[in-house]
Amino acid sequence: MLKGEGMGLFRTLLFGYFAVVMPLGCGPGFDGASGQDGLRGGSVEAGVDQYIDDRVSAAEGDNSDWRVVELEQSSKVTVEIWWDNPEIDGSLLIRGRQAASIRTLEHKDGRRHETLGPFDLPEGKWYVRVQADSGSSGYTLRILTGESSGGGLPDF
Ligand SMILES: [Ca+2]
Repeated sequence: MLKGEGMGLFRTLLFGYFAVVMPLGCGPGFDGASGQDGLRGGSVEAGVDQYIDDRVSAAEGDNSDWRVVELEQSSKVTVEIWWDNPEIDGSLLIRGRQAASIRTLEHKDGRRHETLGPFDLPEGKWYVRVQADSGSSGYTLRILTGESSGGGLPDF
């Protein structure tokens, strides 16, 4: 075997080691153990006006829970959350398909109950994300819809 080829192979193996093995040595990573709901495309369907119990944990790599609700008509929407651990460093977000529709609430230290909204949202799919930047907390979430905020035909 030529010396040059042996060196090249060694470099390839070394690169492979750092590319494949190293990332595994650093814990689960951001959303590394989130499950399918770690990305907006994997949002779990949620009903409106229902209480949803779940948990996010930065230390366990389950940083984000995405959910989706479908509005059949334009509605006044409020997202409510109750944190089990009010010391968590986290946030609540709602958005449509377009990034311009993003509305965020940064969790305030010590608060157990927080609300995002109300917003007048057009019909269609709306995505809600609960996120832990550091710390862990169980939570209860509710996506509340008021009456139609107009724009469509009235119900007779
Ligand atoms: Ca998750």
